Amino acid sequence: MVSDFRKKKLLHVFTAFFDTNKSGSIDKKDFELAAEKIAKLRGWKEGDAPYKKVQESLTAIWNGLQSGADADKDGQVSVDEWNTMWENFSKNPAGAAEWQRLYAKFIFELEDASNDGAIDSEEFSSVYASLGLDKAEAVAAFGKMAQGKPNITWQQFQVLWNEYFASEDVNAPGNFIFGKTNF
Ligand SMILES: [Ca+2]
Ligand SMILES: [Ca+2]
Repeated sequence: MVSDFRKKKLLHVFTAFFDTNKSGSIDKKDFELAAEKIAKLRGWKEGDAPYKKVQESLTAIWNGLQSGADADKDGQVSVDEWNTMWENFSKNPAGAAEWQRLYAKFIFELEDASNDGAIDSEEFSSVYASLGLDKAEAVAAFGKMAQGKPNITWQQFQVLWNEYFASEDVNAPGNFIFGKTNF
């Protein structure tokens, strides 16, 4: 059973990060739209190498998500299918699916605009604002997550990531990794 607290966390990622076109389910079109939003944020044009790389990563993430979560094989990942998949993840975060690792790395690299191996508040909040989240809330979320540190390394990010999906602790710093300050 997924607790209400964890369901709220999962629904935030479902709605704000995956169901890009807000249709109520996740499918391939959401990833195409996400790639367009990212390209707009970074100023890339169709055919630019980094744009192609983002499209390839998102295609791989969608293929992995669909094969792992789309239980009824209708080409859509529903909220129920999403929750079941993350419930399985939470039982063994170390055994995460390849696409889940890829998505964590994708988000980290997307946020690390300066490419110095760490993300700061501005990098974190500007990516989330481009995806439609409230920028001021994302800045506050970074502060709660980083607990006084100016930036978060990839090593730290992975620990926070697992907390987000698996932890029942309402005070876990990882709860703020997707830019929301309360659930
Ligand atoms: Ca959708
Ligand atoms: Ca489905």
